[in-house]
Amino acid sequence: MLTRRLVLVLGDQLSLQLASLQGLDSERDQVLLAEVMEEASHVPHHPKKIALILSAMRHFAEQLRGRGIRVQYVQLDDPHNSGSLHAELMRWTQRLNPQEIHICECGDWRLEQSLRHCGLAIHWHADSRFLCSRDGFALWAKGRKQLRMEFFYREMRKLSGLLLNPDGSPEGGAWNFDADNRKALPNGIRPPAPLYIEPDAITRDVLALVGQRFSDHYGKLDGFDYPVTAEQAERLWQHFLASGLADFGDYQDAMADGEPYLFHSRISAALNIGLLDLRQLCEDVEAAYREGRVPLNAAEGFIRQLIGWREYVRGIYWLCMPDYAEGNVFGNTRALPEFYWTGQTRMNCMRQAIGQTLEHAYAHHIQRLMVTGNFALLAGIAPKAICDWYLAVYMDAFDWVELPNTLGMVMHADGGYLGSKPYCASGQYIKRMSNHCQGCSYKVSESTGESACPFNALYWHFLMRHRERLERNPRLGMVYRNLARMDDVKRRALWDWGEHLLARLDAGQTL
Ligand code: FAD
Ligand code: DLZ
Ligand code: SF4
Repeated sequence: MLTRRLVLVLGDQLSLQLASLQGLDSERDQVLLAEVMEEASHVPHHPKKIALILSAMRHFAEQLRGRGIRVQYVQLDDPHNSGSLHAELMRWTQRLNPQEIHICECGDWRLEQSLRHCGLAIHWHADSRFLCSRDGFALWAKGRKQLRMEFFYREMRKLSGLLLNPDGSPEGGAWNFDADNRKALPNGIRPPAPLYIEPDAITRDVLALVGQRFSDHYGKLDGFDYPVTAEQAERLWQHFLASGLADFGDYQDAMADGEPYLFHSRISAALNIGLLDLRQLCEDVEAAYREGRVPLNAAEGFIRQLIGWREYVRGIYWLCMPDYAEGNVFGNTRALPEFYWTGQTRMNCMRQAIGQTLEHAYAHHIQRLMVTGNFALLAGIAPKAICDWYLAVYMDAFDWVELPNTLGMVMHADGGYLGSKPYCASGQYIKRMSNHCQGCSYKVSESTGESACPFNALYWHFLMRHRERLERNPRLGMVYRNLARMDDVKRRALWDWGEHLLARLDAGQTL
């Protein structure tokens, strides 16, 4: 039968609302989904992440078929599988000879380029899952000397109408309640138990396949409990609304031994692959606040992450790629230490963050920013090496969101385009926000010597080696004044110990 339209749907586009899936004719149109090695192995993705994508793709194909839509589905172990999405698109185009090919814009510049240049005429659709389009962001950014998330966020609040008073002013009299969201976890407060979702037969098949094919990738496959359908994702979301959101604001930046999730939602992966709808999430959060179920600092804080940070980093990605990926203003060249892949380090904070990453393909924001990210910044790891690590190990990692967060927010490798200052910190920050230092074999109160917390000397070493670039940054003025007040002997000792730690990393030793 003649094919009118062939629609390629990618593994992170599993939404019935996708622009390219509107107006399908069940007689004449077909949807193509393909499991391919290139997407699973261009970085060594965590096995749980590969399982999530493949299982969610298979469930989505079933959902489409249930609606009468014709689906061509290529499994990873199909002997005809050509291994890449552009090659699969070419193969199916030759086979079906469609009049039109439709695709929704991708979340990765690399992949979009390969599809745009595969020699086929493609109808491209904007990704309407986001509030702000690529062009909309470019328009907002045009002519601005400096981009700042806070100003973009206010525009998004106005555009969406979220948490606004009838006169257009922000609910509660301020746009941002972040200052209330920096509490450490007090003794006796227990985070909610995480929701467990039992793998069904489709997921179990995928887990077996991933176990066979990707046993050489770092990360644990056992204990897979993530949502793989929109219905399961909704259960996870309702669980968070009922048990996590009220405390989300207060403890957003807290960390604790053996507590991988605290009051975080765990929805990022489901949202990024299309199982949840951004606008609905925001409306649910606003309703929870308006009905008195959660305080304003929690509701505003959560909405800011979704319509502020998430949309802002995507805007920057598409505005600045491909050059953005090359950013390296500090000229870092150091290799990623092996312990990022194994968790074998004496630094308890790093062991906790990397350990749960290997176990769950998850770490919450402050662990990514202030522990594993902060260490990479202080240690001068090459941006590409640390970006590839984040892209590989997190369940929710796709280039559009991972790259600006890592290269821009964490590594400051874009020279401050995304954020005004590097989030560098000594061990004192980790001590204030967690109980990690109590169970650590290093002493956070010491800065040099074998028992000293490595974050301390590395912090001062970072500030000293990049003094020229950073000293005039007004947000680092106080820090540089402290450094200037330090006596020469102490400064020298910190520099020397920092050099010693970096030399140990270069020699392939753990810390
Ligand atoms: P919650 O703490 O419950 O937050 C709610 C939601 O807000 C998240 O689900 C997410 O959708 C959104 N959000 C929060 N912060 C950000 C942010 N900075 N950028 C974009 N969205 C945000 N998030 C990803 O989705 N994919 C990534 O690849 C990714 N890489 C990151 C790399 C680094 C170095 C850093 C510092 C942050 C990264 N983030 C990434 C942002 C953030 O850490 C995760 O979104 C969050 O930890 C996911 O867990 P959660 O769903 O429990 O989030
Ligand atoms: C991440 C991923 C993986 C592991 N596998 C597939 C796949 O087999 N087929 C597919 O269509 N998509 C996959 N993806 C998601 C893509 O990598 C994603 O669409 C791009 O990175 C853009 O975000
Ligand atoms: Fe981390 Fe340093 Fe604290 Fe150990 S002492 S947990 S290395 S901050």
